[in-house]
Amino acid sequence: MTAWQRAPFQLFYWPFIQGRGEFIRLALEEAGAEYADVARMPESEGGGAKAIMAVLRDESLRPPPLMPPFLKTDGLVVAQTANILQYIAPRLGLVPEPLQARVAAHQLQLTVADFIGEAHDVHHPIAISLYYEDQAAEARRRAGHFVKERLPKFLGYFERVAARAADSGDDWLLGPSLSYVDLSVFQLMSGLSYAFPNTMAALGPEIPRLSELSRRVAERPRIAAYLASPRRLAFNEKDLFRHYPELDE
Ligand SMILES: N[C@@H](CCC(=O)N[C@@H](CS)C(=O)NCC(=O)O)C(=O)O
Repeated sequence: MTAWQRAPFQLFYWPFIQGRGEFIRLALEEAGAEYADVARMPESEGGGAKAIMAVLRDESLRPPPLMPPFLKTDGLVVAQTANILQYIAPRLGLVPEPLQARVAAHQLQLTVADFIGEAHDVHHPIAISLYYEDQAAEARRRAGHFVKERLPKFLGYFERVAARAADSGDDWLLGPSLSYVDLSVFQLMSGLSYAFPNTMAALGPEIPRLSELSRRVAERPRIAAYLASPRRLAFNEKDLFRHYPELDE
């Protein structure tokens, strides 16, 4: 058994992108959890994308995961980003105890999932099996609607969530302590600022609380250390959030 196979959390995600795996990485990093980013380990040690494929082909899993990210922990293979976070957050101290707060966290995380699906579909509006260049015209049309309608709608919603938390005297979206949803909103803001810098700059005055919350997340010691480390992959044009200037007009 190699060292990573003994790690209490084994994340399986595509090795060259932040993607949806980043929402899990941020939670594990903030908690200081011992985890293995399996596909980023050398193939000679059982890592690489081959490790992902091996789990996807494992016929003993009930139910099997459909696609990454998935997490091996407690002898389980847990898939779906929001579901993984919901499962591990109590152990990581990243969600308040009461059931109502956990349901609220999951509700917000599912909204993040809806939003990132739309952000992805801006550059792949027709099919993920086609290159961006093969659907650039449709992407441009979709981007017009995304930046004018959907992006302000979703960020406006999270801004209202933040405002109501602040009105109740809370520092974070779900209460006095940071939760995994705060980390995910930070990742949303980072990804959107990379992909749509003009749109985000124009929207800035309307989302002051989200900007401030993102800054506070980035300054947390473990997150700051993670962002400065080689473990944090750079945004790139194979990723979920892509910067194509023609889609940010
Ligand atoms: N709803 C899933 C979506 C997972 C997903 O779309 N994974 C992408 C990478 S971020 C993938 O591997 N897609 C391959 C495919 O759609 O065939 C989640 O939130 O985890």
